Amino acid sequence: MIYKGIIERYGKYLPVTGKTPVITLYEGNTPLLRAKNIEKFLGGNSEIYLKFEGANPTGSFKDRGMTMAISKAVEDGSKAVICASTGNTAASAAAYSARAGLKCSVIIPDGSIALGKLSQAMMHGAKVIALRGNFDDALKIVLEITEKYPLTLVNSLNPYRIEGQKTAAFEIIDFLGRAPDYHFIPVGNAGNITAYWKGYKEYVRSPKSEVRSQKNKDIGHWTLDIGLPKMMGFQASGSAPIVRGKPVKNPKTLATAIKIGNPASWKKAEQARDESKGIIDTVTDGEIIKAYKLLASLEGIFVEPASAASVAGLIKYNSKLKIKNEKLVIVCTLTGHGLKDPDRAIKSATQPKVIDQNMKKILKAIGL
Ligand code: AN7
Repeated sequence: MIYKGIIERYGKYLPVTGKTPVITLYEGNTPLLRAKNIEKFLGGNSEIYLKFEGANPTGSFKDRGMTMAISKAVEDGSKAVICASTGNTAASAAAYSARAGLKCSVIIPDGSIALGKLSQAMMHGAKVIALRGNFDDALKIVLEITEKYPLTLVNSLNPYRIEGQKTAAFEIIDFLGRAPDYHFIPVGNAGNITAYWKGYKEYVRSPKSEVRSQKNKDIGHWTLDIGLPKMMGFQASGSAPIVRGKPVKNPKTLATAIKIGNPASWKKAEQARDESKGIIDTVTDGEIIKAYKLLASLEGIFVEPASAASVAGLIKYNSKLKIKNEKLVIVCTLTGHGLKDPDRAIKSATQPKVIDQNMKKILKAIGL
């Protein structure tokens, strides 16, 4: 078994050279799981796949972008990085910085990040600043700091982040041998929907694409046209600035990862939506929790609430899109692992029964 991270695997599509120091935790190559139980639950003939980004080294898709951002920061001689974060960017930046020997500072909204993410940033030795304010306030401050001081910004406004994250679309095409018809994805700061769309366009159109050359060999010419997916982005209804068409001052959602009122990649997300003829819409917290529990109970996949926004969106659009009637290929990105937010899991599920060492009572509790 030879392990490779996304830079070693897809370097020819990335802004790296042989001299770029590769700082990797072997991110990427995440499972694309067929969701047969959810297919059955929804009815119809479509194939549904789940891209489980929680299987990345720090438990979220951020690692794909962070291996690029940190490798390039080291190549460019940076000594320190900084980000604002709802948690996952902070955890990933802290881990890759530790590996690279860079100083890392993260500014997080006090009280609004999941416990697992906070524990990661702290353990990897980042300077963790819990801001009295929300994510948008934190990002504003970080941008002010990086304008004045020699710290490298590792939020998704750093273009290397988007470059790294686009590799998830490459993996999907490599696995399926085609792009899906629909791609469902949570939207927060809107970097990831931007990255996937960039990745799909580049890989489908690139003559370097392995899938393309393979397929072309099969059919014996170079005109194979793989279609592009419609990008289906979902914001939490209490923090849906793109859907509302204006920034949200006090975003609210229990999906803290996407509690963002003024996304950095707003325009690019709209571009991805419009070019792909997709949509960006809302899902309620109730719909998010329903999808969150469904993924865990029907498919054995434990995600954090924000990640379930993609599947919540699929459920919302199931009948509207004729997913039921046609044989479509659908991919939902699951952005982060459920262990990130144990508090929410425990609040959402049946509590354990506390029982004495009494066989009769124990058997009764098991249902025997
Ligand atoms: C699990 O960590 O913004 O639309 O600071 O952690 O690319 O922002 C996290 C975002 C979806 C939204 N799912 O992605 C941060 C941060 C999870 C996330 C998103 C995030 P973008």
